[in-house]
Amino acid sequence: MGNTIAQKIIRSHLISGEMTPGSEIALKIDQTLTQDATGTMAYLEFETMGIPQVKTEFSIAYVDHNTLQCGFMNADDHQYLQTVAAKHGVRFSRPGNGICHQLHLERFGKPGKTLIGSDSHTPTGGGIGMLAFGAGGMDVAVAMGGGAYYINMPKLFKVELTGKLNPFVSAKDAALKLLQILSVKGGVGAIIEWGGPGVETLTVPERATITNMGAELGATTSIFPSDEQTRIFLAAQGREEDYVPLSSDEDAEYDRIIPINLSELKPMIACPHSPDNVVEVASLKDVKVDQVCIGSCTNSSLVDMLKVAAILKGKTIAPGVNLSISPGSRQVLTMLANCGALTDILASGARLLECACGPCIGMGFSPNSGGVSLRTFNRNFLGRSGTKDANVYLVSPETAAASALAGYICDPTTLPPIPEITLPAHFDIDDSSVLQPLPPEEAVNAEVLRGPNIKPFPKGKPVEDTISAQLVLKVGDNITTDHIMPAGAKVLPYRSNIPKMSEFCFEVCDPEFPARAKAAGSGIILGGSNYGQGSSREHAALVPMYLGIRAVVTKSFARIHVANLINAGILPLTFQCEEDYDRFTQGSSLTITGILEGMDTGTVTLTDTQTGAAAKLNCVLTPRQKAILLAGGLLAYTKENS
Ligand code: MIC
Ligand code: SF4
Repeated sequence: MGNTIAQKIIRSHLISGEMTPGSEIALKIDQTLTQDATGTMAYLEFETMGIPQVKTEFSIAYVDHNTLQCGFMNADDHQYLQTVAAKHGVRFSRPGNGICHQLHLERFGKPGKTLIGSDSHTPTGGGIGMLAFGAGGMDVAVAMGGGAYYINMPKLFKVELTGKLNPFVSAKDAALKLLQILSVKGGVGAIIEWGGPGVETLTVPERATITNMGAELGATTSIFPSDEQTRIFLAAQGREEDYVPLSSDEDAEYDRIIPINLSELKPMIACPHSPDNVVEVASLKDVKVDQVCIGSCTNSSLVDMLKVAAILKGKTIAPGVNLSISPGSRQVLTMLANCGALTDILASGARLLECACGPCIGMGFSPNSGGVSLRTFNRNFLGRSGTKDANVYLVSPETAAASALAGYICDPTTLPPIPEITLPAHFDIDDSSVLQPLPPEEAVNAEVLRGPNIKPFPKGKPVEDTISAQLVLKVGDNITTDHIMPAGAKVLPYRSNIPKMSEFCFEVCDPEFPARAKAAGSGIILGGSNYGQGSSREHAALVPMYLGIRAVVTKSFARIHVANLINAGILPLTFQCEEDYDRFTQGSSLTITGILEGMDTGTVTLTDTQTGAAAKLNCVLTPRQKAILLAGGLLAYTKENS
């Protein structure tokens, strides 16, 4: 039997484990990336390992999530990141240079290599044929130190593409179509490979839009072949030498094959408040729009922006609409400016924002109360925009631009034709905003600057045989890490300050939670299915750990979050019988018993000490995860074992 693309890259990077689905494998990691909002923790963790220089082929720290600098906190974080990167052999991309995933694709991603990043959209790199994973900061810290990255060997799904996109239908619509088919849980435990004859019609940035949104499927990662399109893109970025061809074997086998015919695809839209709540744009054509935001790591490439400019050219946006544009990188912005397209965008009445995540993570441009916001982004979770009662829809750049002009949700295929827009033969290249680290001999004595916003991270406690604690919070299905630890302009400045951040934990669901958890001293959280989906932010584990949470019991977990819980020393457990979820009420006193034995047998018992209600829980851990929990978290474990 032949191999799939992912199997080939895994085989060439396998340090230990069997490549059978579900079993733990350890992978050698070639590249790492961090962004500012998760990066400060990752480097604080890296520093505790005492390793002078990173051991990867390439590591980089991007600053893109929080660039507002309201108060000293944010500037302290940037200064820390710049100096810690310089000292340890990590490149530093200055604030304003662009969004991590867009920049990485343009300048540093390489087909056939492995990448982990402390951001859930790191799989964007699959658009250029990398095997790229989102991970918690501690996992990235360990990889920077030369350690392996552990995952369970995924199943392999293939999306078989045929046909070719029609004008005004785009890669975003293909990504939304797959979300409609599979749902936000449909990719869990799987790598999604995109193949078939339709693949060669998609450029690398289009492919990256698709792999980016694979994160919303819960997929471990997504990947495209490395082919002529990949070579053309790398050559246009002045780095054809990074090209290697990569494809699956003819007789490679997949666990599931999902056909999508690009020629039949219509413009799609994800309705509030979940990326899989997808319908055709045409079915919503009378909905009035208050705000349109174009950008984010999903749709901020040059071609995306040029299409938007061509649609807006010579027209003015509807009076009731506010339109923002955030180009994905300085390269995109410069090229838009040089060819005059930026003028067309601005003349339409759009507001130009910095090349950064911006509104996607609630850093400004929050919609009006009850407002309708159309965004070319990847997530529309409740409250993420910064306005709790806003209705956020996810669309392609073409639909966004058409709707900004109409003032209503507008199917772009009803627009008059625009000239065909293709990738440029040469991108403008200027890497001067990506700073080089210090030479190792100078780095030894270099100072890392830590302003008062940089607080040490909390230490986990070793898991013991019995946990006696209050059920401090019971929540439903599909809880995202945005629910657990919100982002936005109010909270992001404290990403390096866990005690302060803890005041906002679960704010969207229950503002009383932090005080209650603190008062209880020791707590257990009960969740539904797909608990912890979305962002990779390890704060969603570190903050509950700081608030005394010892175990999280759910119907099922999302992949990155469960790894983050274990890394933070919190025991993740699932109900053997999902109906048992209903037998426990918030506020009751619980015990979890038989943990030490259960770590081997796979079963522990949850009991309500007042009602006597009891349930069997799965405690499925690899020997390494067990050792991490017994040590009190990954950092303690790494220290013990180094
Ligand atoms: C997101 O899109 O949710 C974020 C913000 O990029 C996060 C990272 C973070 O919380 O800092 C992610 O995707 O992992
Ligand atoms: Fe930034 Fe949004 Fe992309 Fe996250 S999803 S990396 S916040 S642009």
